Amino acid sequence: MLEMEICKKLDIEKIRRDFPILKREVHGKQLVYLDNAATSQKPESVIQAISEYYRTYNANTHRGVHLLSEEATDKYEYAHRKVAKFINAKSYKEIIFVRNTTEAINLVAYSWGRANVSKGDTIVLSEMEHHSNIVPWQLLAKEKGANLEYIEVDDTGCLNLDSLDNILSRDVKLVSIAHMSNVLGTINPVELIIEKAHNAGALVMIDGAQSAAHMPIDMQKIGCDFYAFSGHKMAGPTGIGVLYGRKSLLEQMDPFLGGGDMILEVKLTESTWNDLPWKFEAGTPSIAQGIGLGAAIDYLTEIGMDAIHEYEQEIVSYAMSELLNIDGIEILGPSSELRGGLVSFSLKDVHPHDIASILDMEGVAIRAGHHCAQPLHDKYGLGASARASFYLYNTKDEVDLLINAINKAKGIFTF
Ligand code: C6P
Repeated sequence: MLEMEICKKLDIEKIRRDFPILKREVHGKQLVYLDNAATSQKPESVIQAISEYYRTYNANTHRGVHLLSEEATDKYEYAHRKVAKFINAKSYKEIIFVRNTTEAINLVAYSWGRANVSKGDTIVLSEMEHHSNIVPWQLLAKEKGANLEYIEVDDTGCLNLDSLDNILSRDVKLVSIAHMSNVLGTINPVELIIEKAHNAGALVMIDGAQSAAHMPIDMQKIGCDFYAFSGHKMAGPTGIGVLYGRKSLLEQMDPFLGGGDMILEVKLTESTWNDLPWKFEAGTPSIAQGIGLGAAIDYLTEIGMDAIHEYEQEIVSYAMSELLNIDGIEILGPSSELRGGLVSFSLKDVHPHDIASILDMEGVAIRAGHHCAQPLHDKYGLGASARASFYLYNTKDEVDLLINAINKAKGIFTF
């Protein structure tokens, strides 16, 4: 019944027709694309928006006094407003277009971190972070003589918030945490973490690479200071990502990169900065990609983020129960109600890369490896895991194909 209700909310057959790549065959088999946490597929409307830009109004933004440049500027700027509305930011001035989540985190580590983190200060991360939310802070900590502390992940794949309470008693400047883990699928209680961190006088950055595409996100409700996500994981193009920052903080921060477009005035000895968000968008921006992201947001909004989240939880819950019927499967992370639409697993006696290779021959695309979360895999004593990650166009039939392919891999590698 629930499945029918959700399917009614999401017309999956229609949605699938919107994504041209889903008609593709791989090794003579129908493509089953279950690597959405790495990057999602793109609907026709996004492909068309990009193509329309290049075909009909390709020009640089904020520069030319001619119609094409005005059109490109309007559409590119309007995409910032669409993002602001999508995540309920107070203003488009709080929306900075960057290349991806990685660049957004590096921007904060560089511009905010260099000015605000000193010797002996502490930056708090967690054991489930992606390398993009570890390495920029390691670089900053090394430069400044600051300390990194990690919130533990418990046996169920959730954050141990008791360890956060202990850590917050020190001189913490920033807590930077994934909204959703790209390995465990865990959706972290970010509002609670933010409340605790703010009470301790620390700022909070949220890595939303795996969440913004899959659930409703509300900056004013969450109350974080910075939030980062990537366009390519949310039906948009590569080369475009978003840093949300609280306006008062962004105003105080120095630019990340210097060059054209980010300045108000340049003299031989010094310069002044443009208004937000352009102060942080140096050089010719990713114009087509920004416009493409705007189209992706229109597409997702039309379908509804609540419905997408609900549907993915249904799919992941089904996938987990089917996976657990396979002898020798171990699932990483918490039960389905505490996670988003992905599941990582290991299969006794079969290397994750071998699973992924056999699945590929069956047309099923999953990811195998440490998923850029090596410390988490080290904690579990695993070199790698296999991961199936879902999006709004995946179906339970595709989960069945995944399960059949895993059984086939098991048959080949175990005797
Ligand atoms: N995770 C995955 O397959 P970029 O590459 O900058 O768009 O996103 C980085 C990133 C940051 N945080 C989290 C939680 C992520 O999952 C990712 C990207 C992909 O899991 C590629 S490694």
